[in-house]
Amino acid sequence: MPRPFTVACIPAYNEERNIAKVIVGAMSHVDQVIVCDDGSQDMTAKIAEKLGAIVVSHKRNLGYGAAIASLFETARQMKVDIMVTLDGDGQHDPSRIPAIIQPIIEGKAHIVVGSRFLDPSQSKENNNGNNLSSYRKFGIKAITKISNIVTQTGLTDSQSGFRAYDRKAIQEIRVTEQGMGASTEILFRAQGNHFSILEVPISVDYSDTGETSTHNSVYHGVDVIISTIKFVSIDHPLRFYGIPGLACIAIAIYFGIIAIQTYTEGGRLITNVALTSIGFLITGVVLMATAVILYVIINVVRDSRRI
Ligand SMILES: Nc1nc2c(ncn2[C@@H]2O[C@H](COP(=O)(O)OP(=O)(O)OP(=O)(O)O)[C@@H](O)[C@H]2O)c(=O)[nH]1
Ligand SMILES: [Mg+2]
Repeated sequence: MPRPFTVACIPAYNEERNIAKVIVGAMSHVDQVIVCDDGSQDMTAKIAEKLGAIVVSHKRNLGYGAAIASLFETARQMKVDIMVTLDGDGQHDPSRIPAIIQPIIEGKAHIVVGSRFLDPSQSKENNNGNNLSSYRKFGIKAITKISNIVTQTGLTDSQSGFRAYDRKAIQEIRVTEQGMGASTEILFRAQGNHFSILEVPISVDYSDTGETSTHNSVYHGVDVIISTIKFVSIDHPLRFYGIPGLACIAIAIYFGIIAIQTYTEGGRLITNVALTSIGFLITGVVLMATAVILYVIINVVRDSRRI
């Protein structure tokens, strides 16, 4: 079998301080480096070009997910066999690229995720404090728990941007989330396509944190959770809105019966019970209507894509 055409893809937003060492580090392990310059106002694109990377530019800042989407698209056009994504802020060590792509070369996985929680040498004592802070660890683990529910992957680090994709995954996965939710969306789509996913240990260097984080962590976490709810709800609208809608209507009927019973038996209307019933009824009807409308719209869109 011929050697697989392997590229490193780096999403980058204002990373002039770190991008050079990431590109140079990656170059020795892959055939080509592609950088998505996501509307940076600094020298990121110029540095990347000078070092021989292919640069895909966004005219303005669109977000991490949009950068990853452009990199997938470029990899598809270039008929890439293996795509490795790693961050441009220097937190991912390019020397781990061979370990990340190995399971794909061996045909053991379609997608490999570099996990920050599998490497024992990553404990704080061994890492001169360059490792994840405990609040960051807590946040990533909490988001991973949530995303494991929707993706059913059982990963230890669903938010890691250090990953590898094989040809099939590159072809099939379309990223629509513009922000940080893209990492979970990709796993969700992978699961839908029955792609096998493996994790390998990676270490991260957070010594520069504060300078390199583009958004604060709370914004990051909320963004991921909202976008996860959004794409799951779009994928299964009947289940997502319809079941809570039916539950609300059932509760409305229950309180409605109590209100009618007390009225017919005692001639007295308990306003609280009646209002509770009406409230649940309205919520239930709105949820059911949302479920049906979304279901129809999504199917029309899916059909028109097939045509
Ligand atoms: N946050 C963010 N990152 C972007 C954007 N566009 C491209 N990126 C790149 O995506 C990579 C990850 O961004 P980071 O903000 O470091 O995200 P992270 O590593 O998950 O979060 P931290 O733990 O705070 O470093 C970096 O290489 C960024 O330069 C964008 O609009 N926003
Ligand atoms: Mg980072």
